[in-house]
Amino acid sequence: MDEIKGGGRRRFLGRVAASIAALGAAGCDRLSQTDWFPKVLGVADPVNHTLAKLATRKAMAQEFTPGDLSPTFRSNGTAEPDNAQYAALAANHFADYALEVGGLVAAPRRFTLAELRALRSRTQITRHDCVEGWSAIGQWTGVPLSAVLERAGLRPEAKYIVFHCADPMEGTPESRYYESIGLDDALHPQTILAYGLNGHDLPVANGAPLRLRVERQLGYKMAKYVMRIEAVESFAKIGGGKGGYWEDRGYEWYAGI
Ligand SMILES: Nc1nc2c(c(=O)[nH]1)N[C@H]1C(S)=C(S)[C@@H](COP(=O)(O)O)O[C@H]1N2
Ligand SMILES: [Mo]
Repeated sequence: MDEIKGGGRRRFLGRVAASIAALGAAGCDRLSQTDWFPKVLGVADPVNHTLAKLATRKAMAQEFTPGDLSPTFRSNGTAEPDNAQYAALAANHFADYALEVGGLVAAPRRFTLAELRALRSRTQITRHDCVEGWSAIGQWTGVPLSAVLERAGLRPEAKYIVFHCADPMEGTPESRYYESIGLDDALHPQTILAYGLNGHDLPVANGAPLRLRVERQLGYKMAKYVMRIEAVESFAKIGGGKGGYWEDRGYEWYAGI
């Protein structure tokens, strides 16, 4: 029901590639459990099965109730990207926006916002913690990153997902804000590409049209204005080589709390 039009065979190959990649992420020890490996490839939806196994490997971040929501969710860092291409997209309410998905995937492709909204969605009320010393509780709605990666099909070599943002950062080798996460966080059920905040379209100040929520990590990991995601084996040659804009300036790559 939530499938986007596209070749069934290509989609199937993508899924096989994704399930193999997921197996790689789960560890080679699992591949040697031959009773399990062929069964996974034999079930009707191997990717979902494999993703489910991976996704439950780690704990969930705490979720809250509507009564806990912060009256306003403040903006931090870039509040409006200084980028003509972005400004044109925003002026047209992001009707012409498309998320690019590429790198180590079986089927590089683009997703319009309508296509992303047609995939499965998840809504969660979580607390955002910024290292600058403030927190806010917001309700986020978006598409699980795993659903997007399933459709592109991760290749076995993929180890990280890199998020390339629209906002220029002056005087930096990478020129734009960027971030990266490992596959365990990428496939976690609470990791979503959010297009909604507190029941409304995501405001520009909070990363419209699409921003990452990776709920077990700190605020700077939650890339706003995501234009392109890239599956990579290593982020050593991206930007300053440390995996993110703030990481290139000394912050920890793994900002788990
Ligand atoms: N593209 C982009 N993403 C970003 C930032 C930024 O400046 N640009 N700031 C980060 C930091 S430090 C925080 S705390 C959160 C702030 O999200 P908010 O504006 O929704 O509060 O976004 C993160 N993601
Ligand atoms: Mo932050």
